Amino acid sequence: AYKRVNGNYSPEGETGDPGTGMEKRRGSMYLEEETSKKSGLISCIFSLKEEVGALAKALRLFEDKGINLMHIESRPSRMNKEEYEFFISVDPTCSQILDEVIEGLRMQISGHVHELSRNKQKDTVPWFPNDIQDLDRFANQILSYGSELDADHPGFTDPEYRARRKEFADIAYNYRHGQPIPKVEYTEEEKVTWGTVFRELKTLYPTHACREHNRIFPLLENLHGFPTPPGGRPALYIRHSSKPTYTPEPDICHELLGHVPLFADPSFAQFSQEIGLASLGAPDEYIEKLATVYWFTVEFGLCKQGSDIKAYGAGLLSSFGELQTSQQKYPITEFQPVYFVAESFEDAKEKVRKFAATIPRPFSVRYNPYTQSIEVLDNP
Ligand code: NLE
Ligand code: FE
Repeated sequence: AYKRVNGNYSPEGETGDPGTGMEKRRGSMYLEEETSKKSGLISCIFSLKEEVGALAKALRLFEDKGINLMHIESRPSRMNKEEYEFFISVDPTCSQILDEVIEGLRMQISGHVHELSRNKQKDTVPWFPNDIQDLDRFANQILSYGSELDADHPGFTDPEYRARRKEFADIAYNYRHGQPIPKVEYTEEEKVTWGTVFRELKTLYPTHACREHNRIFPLLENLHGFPTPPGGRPALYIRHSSKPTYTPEPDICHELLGHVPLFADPSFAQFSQEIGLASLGAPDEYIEKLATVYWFTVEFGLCKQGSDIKAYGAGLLSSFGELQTSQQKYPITEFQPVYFVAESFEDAKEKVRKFAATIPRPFSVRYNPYTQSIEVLDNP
């Protein structure tokens, strides 16, 4: 059997899709990591709900295992106003027992835990989620939390937009698996933006989108009435009204118009899942590579179809600015500087499979859709 090691949440990370847990990770932990590397101590950050006795309970777990804390600091959590973060360091000889304490923090106290530095032993595998519920345990540490916008975002200087976006981000932040999916009512302005994006994209799809997208899109349109503005739909923010052609971050247009149709295509859905499964328990450098593969396929992929080149990447299928130029020889800046063209979905899938086979992992994984969980199979 393989040995399971908890944690290993790297605060650095690459871009990808939230659906696979490869969303850009943002950490505020760089400084601490550096410091603890130098001192040779093992450090982690855990956050606890602010209430009387919370820290004492957590510290008892360390005490029970006989772990001597070498350092502790506290600060209010930036992500959640009701939480406090504690940064602790322990002697590296405590590495094994620390796993148990971390498990205790996660399970008994439902704290979030970031591990910052630890010697990676050869026979160990980074922790990964096995069950759909497991996603709750770290989702809020890897999703770029929506209270901050990058300076190049069209809504950056619009306080009203920022507040609205935070509303959506808070809903996502507080959501836990099993709860009913929260719905929102969109404002008139938001509905207009949706309408513009929808209309423009719809005229481009017949000539620019791959045939799978063109087959499924009209079915969804009939079923769900896409043209009506997304009232009462799952809570997802929408791009800024000043720039419907293109937005740097995934919004409801991106998810519903870009991703959803193709995830209804079995071959494509398998392709995407292949990448996700390959990532489970893979070393960090492979995660990075898989995120790049995901980016240039599921997000920005082009595909040969007959004598044409068509878009299947959701980032193209949701931006009528970029979709129009993606098939030209010299795409204008700010859009992707380079695209990759697949021979076919089947071929792309085969290539990912071959690459996944080179990832060093002492087991293989399979997704069981009935239990919505990952089955780990020991290699002979
Ligand atoms: N640029 C895309 C759009 O405007 O819809 C979103 C990309 C998300 C990866
Ligand atoms: Fe996406």
